[in-house]
This record gives sequence, C-alpha cells and structure tokens, in this order.
Amino acid sequence: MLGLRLNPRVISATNLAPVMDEMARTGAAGHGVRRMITKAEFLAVALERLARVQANVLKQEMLAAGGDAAVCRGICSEEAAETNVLLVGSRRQFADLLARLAEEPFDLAAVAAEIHHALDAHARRRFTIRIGRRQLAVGPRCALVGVVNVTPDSFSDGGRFLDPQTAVRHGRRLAAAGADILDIGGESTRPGADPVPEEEELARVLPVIRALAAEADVPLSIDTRHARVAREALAAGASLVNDVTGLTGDPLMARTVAETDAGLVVMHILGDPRTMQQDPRYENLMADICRFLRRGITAAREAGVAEDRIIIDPGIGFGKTPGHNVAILARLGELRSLGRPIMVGPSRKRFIGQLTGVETPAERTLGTAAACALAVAGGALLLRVHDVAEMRQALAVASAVTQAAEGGS
Ligand code: HH2
Repeated sequence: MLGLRLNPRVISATNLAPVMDEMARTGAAGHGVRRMITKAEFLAVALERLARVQANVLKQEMLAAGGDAAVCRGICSEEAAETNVLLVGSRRQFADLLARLAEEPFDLAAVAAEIHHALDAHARRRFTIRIGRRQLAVGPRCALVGVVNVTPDSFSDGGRFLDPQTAVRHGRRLAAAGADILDIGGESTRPGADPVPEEEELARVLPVIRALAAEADVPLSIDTRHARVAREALAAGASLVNDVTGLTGDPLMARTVAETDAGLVVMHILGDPRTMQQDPRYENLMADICRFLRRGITAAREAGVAEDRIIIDPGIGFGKTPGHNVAILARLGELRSLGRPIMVGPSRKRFIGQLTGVETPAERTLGTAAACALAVAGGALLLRVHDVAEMRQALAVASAVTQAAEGGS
C-alpha cells in the first residue's frame, strides 16, 4: 500500500501536544478529550490524477463529512477526464470520509485505503530501523550519520582523509563524538564531479571499512552508486547502503542489498551529479520528490528488501536550486506520508553558503546547525553531517522542543 497511483501527501497538521495539555486542564473526561482532539487536528491531503467520477464523489463525500475539497474547474462539466484533488478537514472529518468511501463504487474503497495509509504514516513518530544485525531506534531521538569522505575532491573536505589511516582516525573521532552511523564514501557526488572507476572507489573505501569494522561499535554505511562497490563494502563490514541515485542508477543495486541484511538509504536526485545543477526544474517539487521516493521504496521491496530496512532522503543539493533546498526543509513533513524514517544531509552545502555569504564550506557549521534543527522540527530522524559534536548539541535542543510541540507516538 504505497500509494503509487495517487501519490497521496498529507500537507499539514497542527501541533497537538499544547492542545491536549490545555484540554486536560479543563478537567474534561479522558474519552471526551480523545474524541475532541480529532476535531482540533487540521489536515490537508493532496491526491493526484483522480478519474472524473471518483473526484466528483470524493468531493461530495468530503463536503458531507464537513470538510472541503478542491478539484479542477472543468471536472463537473466533463471538460477534464482527471484531476488533482486537495482535501481539507479535521482528522474526525477524514475518518468520516473514509467510512463513507468504503461504501462507494468506482474503486473509491481503494482511494480510501491510500488516504488512510498516508494519514497513519504521517502520524508515525518512532521507527526501529534494521541495519544488518543491529536495530537503530529513532524518534523522538535523532540519529547522527557522520561523513567520512575518502576522496581527493569532496566539496567540503576533499583530500583531507584520502589516506586510509587518516580516514580511520577521522571515523574514530566522529564515533567518539556521538555518531550513530559512519557513512564512508570513495566518490564525490558534488555538482559537476566526474565519475570514479569502481576499482579506484573500492581501493579507497575497503581498507577504511575493514579497519573501522574491526574496532568501531557503530554501523558503517557505504555511500555509493555502484552495486559492486556496495557488495564488496558489505562483505568488508558495512551494513547500510546509501545510494544517492535512489535505485535509479545501477540496476543491480536493489538485488545486491536484498541479498544481505543491510539497510538502504533511498535518496532523491534529479539527473546525475555531472549535470544535476544545470537549471533543475520540477513540476511540483514535493510531489515529484515524494513520487520518486515511493518508486524507490517499491523497487526495493519488490527486490526483497524488508520495509523496516529502508530510510528515505530528499537529497538536499542533488538537482536543486537554493530555493528548492529551502522549500524542502520548510515542507519536509510531507514526506512522512511515505511511512519511512527521513534522513537529511544539509551539512555545509552550497545553499548555506549562498544564504549566509560564508564561502568556505568548513566554516558553515552554524548555518548547518540551523538547517539541522529545522529539519528535525519538520520530521527528520537522521542527519548526515560532517560536524558530529556540534550537531549533537543542536539536535539535543531541537529534538526536545519538537517533542514538546508534537507529543505524539
Ligand atoms: N550528500 C552528499 C553525499 N551523500 N547521501 C545522502 N543520503 N544524503 C545527502 O544529502 C548526501 C549523501 C554530498 O555531501 P559530501 O559527501 O560531503 O560531498 P561529496 O559528494 O562532494 O563527497
């Protein structure tokens, strides 16, 4: 039930914890509070490409439930064959709508099931991610993924950790500073970067993975687009594959992950690293990212990757203008509709330089902390960062405030 057909997205929801608190202070009975809270939570759900008859019945039923629905103007007069739909209402009104749709023909029970799944997924705050033989619990606590770039040309630390021993020392330091995962990469995916031959990528990452696997007590992730590199890195001790192509690159990647018990990061990218920053355009930014990630999750599951091993990532900077990156952070919560934990990697990226005027990537730590804190407020549960100790501090505050606002399960 991944909603590939309608690509449903829950657009907004109010913070419930303060409302619950104030209701309880009135002395109202517990069951009364639970009933009333469903009226206090306001939701908007976007659906794509509904057939005319479905859209018309859906609108009628949402109006009957006390909510409202926007559809394309020509849909009643039969000028349009299909339409996108935006439903707005309280959680109670959505529950009423779903009950009504279950009785309707025209495959509306299936539409109801997709909306139901997206609403449930959006409300979820805790996940246990399976990564190899380990389990990582996230929500409300956020996990930090420390970056170990064994490359000569990464945008922020290229060349600093190319020597394996230096890279291992760096990984050790990040783990000691509180990294929950170390993400090791041997190919820069910065805008305009040239691909690296697989042999070279392997020669860079394998010694580092072997050494860290022997001593570090944290799961190791391999940041690669290549199934062969992923396979050999997993054999050397990694247990998570971070595929920045979201399974659209190497056709063997999904099967490679499925054949092991590794976790998988499905990241959104528009185009490929060489060309991705040449005038990136979206029809509907969040809908397009959401659809891409749904396809990635579906491809992973069809290849045999268990759902509880999958993490999603909107891919900050991968085929995005600064405006796109800011909009993604502002609307990150919509990706909760997919029901998988969200990872975000804003660390030191160019949009932070453009917003702050700070030219040197390594000096963008404070801008990164702000981006990470806001990502957490939007629902991120894993942050991929270069500066682990500093971000641990920022996240401690951001997680506490977010939890106080949301409560939630
Ligand atoms: N960003 C980079 C690389 N890998 N993976 C995920 N899942 N999400 C990201 O945002 C992400 C990523 C780019 O950062 P970095 O590794 O520091 O640079 P480079 O690609 O130049 O090595």
